[in-house]
Amino acid sequence: MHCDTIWKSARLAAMAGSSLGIVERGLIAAKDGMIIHAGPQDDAPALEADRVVDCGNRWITPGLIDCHTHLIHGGNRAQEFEMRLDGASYEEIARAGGGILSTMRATRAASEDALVASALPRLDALIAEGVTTVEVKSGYGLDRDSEIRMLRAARRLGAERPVDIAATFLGAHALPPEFAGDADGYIATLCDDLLPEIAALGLADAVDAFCEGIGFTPEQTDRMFAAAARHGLPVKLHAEQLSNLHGAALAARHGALSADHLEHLDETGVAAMAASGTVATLLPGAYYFVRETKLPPVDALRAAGVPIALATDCNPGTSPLTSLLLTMNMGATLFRLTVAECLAGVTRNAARALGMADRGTLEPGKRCDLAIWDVERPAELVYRMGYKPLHARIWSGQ
Ligand code: DI6
Ligand code: FE
Repeated sequence: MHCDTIWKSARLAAMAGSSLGIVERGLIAAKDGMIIHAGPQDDAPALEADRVVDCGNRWITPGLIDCHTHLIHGGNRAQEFEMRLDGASYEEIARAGGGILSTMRATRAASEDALVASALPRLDALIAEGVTTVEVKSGYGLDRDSEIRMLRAARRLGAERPVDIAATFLGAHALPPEFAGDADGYIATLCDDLLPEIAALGLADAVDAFCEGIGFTPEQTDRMFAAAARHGLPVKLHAEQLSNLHGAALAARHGALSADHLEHLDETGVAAMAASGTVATLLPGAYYFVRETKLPPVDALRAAGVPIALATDCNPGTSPLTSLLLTMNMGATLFRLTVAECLAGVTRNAARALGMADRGTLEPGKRCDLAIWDVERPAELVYRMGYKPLHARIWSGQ
């Protein structure tokens, strides 16, 4: 059989099945951007290839997937960070024009070109660590034009770099000042006007909301999800980050792809997620940066068999993090996830959190997105902090 490229003399962490799926003397063959063989070199079918790459016994994992980011936003909040370190309270910072609405103002003021230009260095940091698929949310525009501009900028990131971008509409992230005191009115315009327009333009792959005391109620979230369903869009949810409003169970009732954060998730929520197959996306960067002390219920998630994903939550307020490798280290150190769980969290389970059945493992029929690493064992990818052992990155067979 003829194929485009063969990577031989590699060790594979194929991430298929329930563990690392290790193959010590492995070979991957790709044709038209898809894997046609991944497994032991000695069992490989007779293959001719245009290009044969000797991997020198390096490790190959699936290309990494960051399944929860707010990569596109105007400005940053370093000054707010500085004020907090000098002892300022959240109220003082809000009065000084800080918080999520300061990012909204900066995002509204930025052109589409400027949003793309400011997001590219963050995207490049992820790419430099072997990331091949990134989810990007809107939610800092909070009006028609700015939300659409954010989503267009997200699509453009995928044209500017060899990476796949999944765009998520997060209009229900915060209440814009124009709707102060009228959250129901804001949700109604999102459901009746903006989401239909975004769906018609094909600008979103999923719909998300922030279900929280400082965000939107479960009832409002329910309306957003019903609207998403009317447009055939899958849903995900920021749930149980700061309090337990039973958002994860609500998300599960809507068959959500994922419920994210989950520090305050209870047993009922875990059971609901297990029953619906909803992925638990844990965000240790936000846990770390806001100095949260309530841990997500990892043992309960594990016991119930809920798939766990890990993501950066890259955002200017609570997780200015652009390293999925460091995210894995935090998942292990802060949440006590195993090496296999951390790696599954940024490959197989992250793909599932995006509803992308075509990636996340090294198996025939999957996309040929690979990360080739200069490490002695996969644990090193989780163990080190701030070290970039990427040797090569293959996106779509290239
Ligand atoms: N949860 C978070 O941690 C971020 N958004 C959300 O829904 C915070 C966003 C920000 O502060 O800019
Ligand atoms: Fe988030």
